[in-house]
Amino acid sequence: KLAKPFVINTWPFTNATVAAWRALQVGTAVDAVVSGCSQCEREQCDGTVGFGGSPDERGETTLDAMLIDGATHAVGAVAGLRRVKDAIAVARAVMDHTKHTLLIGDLASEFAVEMGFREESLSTPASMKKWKDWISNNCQPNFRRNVSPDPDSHCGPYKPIKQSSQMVKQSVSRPRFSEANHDTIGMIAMDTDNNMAAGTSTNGATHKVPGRVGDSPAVGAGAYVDNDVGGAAATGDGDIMMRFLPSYQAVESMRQGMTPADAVAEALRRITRVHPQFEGAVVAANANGEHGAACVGFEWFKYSLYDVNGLRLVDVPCRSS
Ligand code: SD4
Repeated sequence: KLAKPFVINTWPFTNATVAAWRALQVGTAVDAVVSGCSQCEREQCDGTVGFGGSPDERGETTLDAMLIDGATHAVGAVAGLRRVKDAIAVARAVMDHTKHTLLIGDLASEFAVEMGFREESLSTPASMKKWKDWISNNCQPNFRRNVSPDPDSHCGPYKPIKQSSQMVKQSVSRPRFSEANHDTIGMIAMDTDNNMAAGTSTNGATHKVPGRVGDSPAVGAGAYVDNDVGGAAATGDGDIMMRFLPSYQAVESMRQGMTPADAVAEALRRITRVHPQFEGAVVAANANGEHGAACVGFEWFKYSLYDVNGLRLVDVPCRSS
């Protein structure tokens, strides 16, 4: 059990955990989540948070992030943010300076620039290499079903496959989500005033169809929090998770009296019942400082936490999918 204040987040992104913990010494839970997720964006945690990761089919990196205040239920989020590195800080600007919840794409970038954020390329030599390797490897469509690249166009436009059933089979065999798409940061914090906040930041899914947005900026999917109950945050196959709202589900199950560990396990069960191949994890902490996580399909999963007793990592055995 955690003493208050505390922070927990997905994966061993411990620099983010430490940054959030430091912010908690002087600021609010919302400040802590912004500090923690910003830290990951700057250090490009696992290449899947912040700039320079997960190039889409055209090679561009775009960012998704969300911030929820568990006291007021204020939310700020950005999806498909282009050319601005500070996704969670822009999400905070949406929360603080607009009456809106979610801004998307180029227009989110315009808003960010108006708010004083810098516009710059999110590509790096590493993200360009990843994209070029994929192009030269025949651009196997990761997220398109029953299509093949036009052989003359290197690659795309993709064409529906009408040929033999064997080709259809080939086209749907795609890498498992986890091979290229670890790891979103999802964070939950409680401050000294007993206020909670939650947030996420990610660059989404590698070789996604341009325009694809995952679970991370969707309230109840990527994260959810309510001061009276607790919070939850998710990582994994967002295309599936955003159909089930696992973070909302976990918080509501905790509201009904489940422990965090049981609540997240139940949230994932609702997904795997329909999608046995699903890969993902959810972490949760309740307002009493109890915490837990569940994981399915990943080779391994850990989450990080910090309270007055210091920084710890918790290993979570993953159910196979
Ligand atoms: C997404 N959920 O965009 C994110 C990616 C992720 O571990 O969490 N990977 O689908």
